[in-house]
Amino acid sequence: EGVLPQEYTALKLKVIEWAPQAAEAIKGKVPEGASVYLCPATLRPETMYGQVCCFVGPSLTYGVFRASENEYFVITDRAARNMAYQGIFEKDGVPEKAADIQGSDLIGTLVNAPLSFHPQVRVLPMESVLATKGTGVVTSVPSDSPDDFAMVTELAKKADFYGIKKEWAELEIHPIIQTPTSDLLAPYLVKKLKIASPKDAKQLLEAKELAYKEGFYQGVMKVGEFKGEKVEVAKPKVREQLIQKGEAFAYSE
Ligand code: A2H
Repeated sequence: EGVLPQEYTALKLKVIEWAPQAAEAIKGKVPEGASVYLCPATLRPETMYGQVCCFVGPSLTYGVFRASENEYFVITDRAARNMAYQGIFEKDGVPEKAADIQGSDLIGTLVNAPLSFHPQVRVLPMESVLATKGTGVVTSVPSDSPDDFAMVTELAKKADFYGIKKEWAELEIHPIIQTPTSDLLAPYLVKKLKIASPKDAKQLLEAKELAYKEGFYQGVMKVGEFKGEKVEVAKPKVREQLIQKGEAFAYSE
C-alpha cells in the first residue's frame, strides 16, 4: 500500500449476455430491466481503446450491488464498502447486495467495453487478480500491460484447460500508444524478457515497471480523439470524457 491514495478510473462494462451459471445466480434477485455492469478499476484510462477481455479471479466471490434505481455493479464486497463511503451509490449507508456470484461462474459473460476497438468482449479468468485491490475486476489491455499480454497468450494456448473458447482470447491486439521502443510495448517487453507464462512473476514485475514508465512519460497516443498527444496530457482527458459519458466513475483507495 502506498502513502498516497490511488486514483482509479472504474469503468462500466455493461453485461450483454450472462454466462449460464451467472444467469442462474442472479435469477429472481436482480430486476429484469436493470443494467448490470462489471466495474474494472484501472490506472491507465487512456489505454481503454485496446481492451480485449475482462479478467475476474475465478476463486473470488463477487457481489451484485445496487448502485441506483436501475443500475447494478459486479465488484468485491470490499470495493462496495469503499464505494459506499465515497458516495458512489445513490443510497447512503450499507451497500445493498442483490446476489453473490462466484468468479468462475462469470467466465464467458459478454460485456460492452467502452472506447474499445472491440465493442464486445468476454469475461475470462486470471488467477493473479487480488481480492484486496481495486474492485477485483481487471480490464485487459495486452498492447500496454505485460500481465494482460502474458495472460491472454496463455488463455489462447490452453483454452480447453481454462474451459473457454479459444476465439474469446484471440481478439486482435491494436497498437494504442507509440513509445520510442515500440507501438506494442507490452508484447515487445514480454518477448524481450523471455516471459513464457503468467507465472514468471519476477520478470513480469520488471516488464510492468518498464512499460508503465515508458508508456506514461514517453508515450504518444496513436488512436482516438487525442491521437498525437502525449499520454501524460491525454490520460486525464480520456478519463474525464469517459466519466462525462457515464461510462466510468472515479474510485480511490
Ligand atoms: B491497469 P496498482 Cl494497460 N488485482 O489497467 C490485480 N491487478 C489489478 C487489480 C487487482 N485486484 N485491480 C487492478 N489491477 C491492475 C490497465 C493497465 C494497468 C495497463 C498497464 C498497466 C496497468 C489494463 N489492465 O497496471 O497496484 C489494473 O491494470 C500496472 C500498474 O493499484 C490497474 O491498472 O498500482 C493496476 O493493476 C492497478 O495496480
